[in-house]
Amino acid sequence: MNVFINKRIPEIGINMLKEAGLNVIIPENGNLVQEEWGEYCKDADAILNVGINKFDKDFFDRFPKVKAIALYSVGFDHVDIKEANARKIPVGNTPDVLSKATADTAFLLMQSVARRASYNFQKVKDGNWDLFDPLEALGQELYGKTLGIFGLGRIGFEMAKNSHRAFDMNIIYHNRHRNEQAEKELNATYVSFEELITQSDVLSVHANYTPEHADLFNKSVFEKMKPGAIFVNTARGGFHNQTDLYDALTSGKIWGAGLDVTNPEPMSQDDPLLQLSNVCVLPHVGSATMEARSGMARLAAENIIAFSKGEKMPHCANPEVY
Ligand code: 8YV
Repeated sequence: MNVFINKRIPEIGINMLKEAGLNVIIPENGNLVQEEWGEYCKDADAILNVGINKFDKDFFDRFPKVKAIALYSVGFDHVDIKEANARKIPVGNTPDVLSKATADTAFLLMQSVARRASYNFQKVKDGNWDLFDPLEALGQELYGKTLGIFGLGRIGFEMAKNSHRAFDMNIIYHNRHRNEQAEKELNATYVSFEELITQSDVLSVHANYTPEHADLFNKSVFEKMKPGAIFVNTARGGFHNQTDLYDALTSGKIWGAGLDVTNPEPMSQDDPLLQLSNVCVLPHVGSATMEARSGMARLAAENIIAFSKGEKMPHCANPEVY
């Protein structure tokens, strides 16, 4: 069985596939765009996909031999699941192993913005180290503040736990379902979307992205948020309207923003958001730890190996396919 992997992943995953007797195809050029996959994909039975490449009707029509997709991500918003189901193509993902790393990134962004860390670092690099100006670049403390979590699943829970333990933050959340564990262990309170946006001092997005969420955090939402609020997004850039976010930040409707995901990705170097002192942007590195990336490689390989044996993928985004 041929497995196409579009970029090198940690050795553990590649070794597992090879030891299972699978033929692994990895292009020399790890920066191929999806349109350039043709010669590798035409003979592939399964694909291990790194990144947010699109798997839609056109792709499946173009490569009818492909019968399984193992994503190197927990998010699967870039796959047309209906189309995969119609063709009985299982789509694997990598839950849990990256929850802590991604939540740590949200926690890092929250603190970076609260203390204007990237702005201050830039000042040092630019040779503008002012000595103790009592009024310059003041941050805010997070102790006892309210953290609002939009989407309290595995990653949201870790972010809530970090913040509750470190800063005694009061946790409120809005989710499709109640999270009893968070209510019990973190004293989290379920609130309406309206309450979430109006009561949060920090609002952190952790939900799975679907098209209905496009631009959910927009002008009308930012206008209702507290003027001292920090918006954090480590989920998907589609959740926020970036122009509205810029306007909200420059007009003082909200206080700051920390983003690990943008719209589009990569973000343009000229994006005006990057000029603001109350913003910290990271290049989608939520899962970029050695531990998480190795775990993702292991889970993706487990998915492909199970498929190759005619078994169900153990970490499957569309279990209904079976
Ligand atoms: C990945 C991610 O880094 O898991 C996800 O959903 O967004 C990230 O962990 C990225 O998708 C690379 O495959």
